[in-house]
Amino acid sequence: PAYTLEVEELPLPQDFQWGTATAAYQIEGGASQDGKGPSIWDTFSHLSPSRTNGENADVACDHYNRTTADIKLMASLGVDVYRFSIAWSRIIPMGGRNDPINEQGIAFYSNLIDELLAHNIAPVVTLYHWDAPQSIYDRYGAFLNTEEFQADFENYAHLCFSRFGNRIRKWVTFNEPYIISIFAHLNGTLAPGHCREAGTDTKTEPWIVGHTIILSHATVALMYANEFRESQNGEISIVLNGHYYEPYDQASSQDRDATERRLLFYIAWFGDPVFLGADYPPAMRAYLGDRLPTFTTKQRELLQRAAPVNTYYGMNHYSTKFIRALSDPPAEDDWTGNTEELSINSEGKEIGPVSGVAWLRVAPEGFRKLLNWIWKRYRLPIIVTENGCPCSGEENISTAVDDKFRRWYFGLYLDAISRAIYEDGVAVDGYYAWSLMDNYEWSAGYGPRFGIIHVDFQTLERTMKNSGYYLRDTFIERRRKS
Ligand code: GBH
Repeated sequence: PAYTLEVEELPLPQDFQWGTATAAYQIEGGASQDGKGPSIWDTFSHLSPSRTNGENADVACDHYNRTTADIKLMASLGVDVYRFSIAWSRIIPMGGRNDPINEQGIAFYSNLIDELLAHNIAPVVTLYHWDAPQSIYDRYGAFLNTEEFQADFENYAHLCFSRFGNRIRKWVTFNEPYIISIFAHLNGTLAPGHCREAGTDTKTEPWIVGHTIILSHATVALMYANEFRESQNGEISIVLNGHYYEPYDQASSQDRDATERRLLFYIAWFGDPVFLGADYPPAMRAYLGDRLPTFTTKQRELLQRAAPVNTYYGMNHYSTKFIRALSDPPAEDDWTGNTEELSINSEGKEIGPVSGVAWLRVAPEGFRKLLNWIWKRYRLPIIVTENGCPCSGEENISTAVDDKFRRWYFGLYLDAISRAIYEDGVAVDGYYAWSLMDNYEWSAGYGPRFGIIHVDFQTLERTMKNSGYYLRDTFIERRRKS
């Protein structure tokens, strides 16, 4: 049924920007090279018993030592942009505002940026992709202490703008605040996995973490606007992720309400304060009560001044799920909106074919609907800052490189963007495939492969996959059609 979807290769605008994305901890390796300090991921990936499939990213793709070759390979695909993240503890090993700076770490990113520009690739820089310096976590719990974190993050961002900003047109403050709050501080499947330590309060901590991220983003966006934007001529925003959701039972108003509530809890939690300068969605307050922090008058002013600084909506998106409302009154242990996520609805219909990981199914129509939902709510041009999938059968290099499933996924998701632009009037400016190369998939270790370049983790040899060539060609073709 839905499985027979065919790629139509629909047009994309001539100035549509395409690229690839990565994150420092997932590819760099060089975990303690050239003075880098440890991050919470260095700690988390070495815990025993392991919470990361027995694997760490001490070496990962060794991109730290193979930058030049990696950029050359990427450039051969004709990308316009490359989104990467800076490892905070590489440039401030202890992380704090009174701690020393590591010039060797700065030199690494400075060279990376220069090499990208030499290949006509525009760098898009994420300041925070999950790897907080271990030292700020040890000292004050990192995100758990809003004022301390805000001040240290501002200092770190200021350093980045000062040293790299003359060459950067697009900044991202945080990657996926929902994941940082919920997966790292409620489920504990990602670092620091704080909730699994003694004396923690998972009823309030995930929401404090979210609060810290929102306020730190606002502080830094405003600081960029006041001190750097004019001379550096760049823009700044945040990247939010989120699935799209369909009701489990279309006939059930409870399921339909729960579906909208899920989007509010996932996306509007951050989107409303950041892009609208508004309070948390009322649905969250109604459900969470005092567990959700409140913005002081001063903080609301900060949010309102910072909101218009954001010039784009950074969207990470992978899949769609069905939502079923849970019992009312809510179960005590469900704190993310009283909903259950499923891949099959009440009529037994699957949301779409499964990829190489269970949580990711192919559902391009959901992507199109979410593009519309975001556009309608925030009215900012959308940049798809991550999208992609792993396939089955990737243990073997020959089948891994002939990645038909991934090509199909990319083709369909790009069709969805075309429809959103030309049929629905949504502004979508760019698309960054996740990921440039196979890498360390966090708690899943080296299992799932998201790359358009294959990496042999024994030899570290790189091989372009067919999906890489497909993206190169499809962007040439599709942009010609417009
Ligand atoms: C993004 O997260 C990240 O930005 C990127 O670093 C990552 O490599 C990429 O996606 C691919 O995963 O097993 O049901 O608990 C996306 C959010 C959160 C999606 C954790 C997968 C696990 C779902 N991810 N989630 S489950």
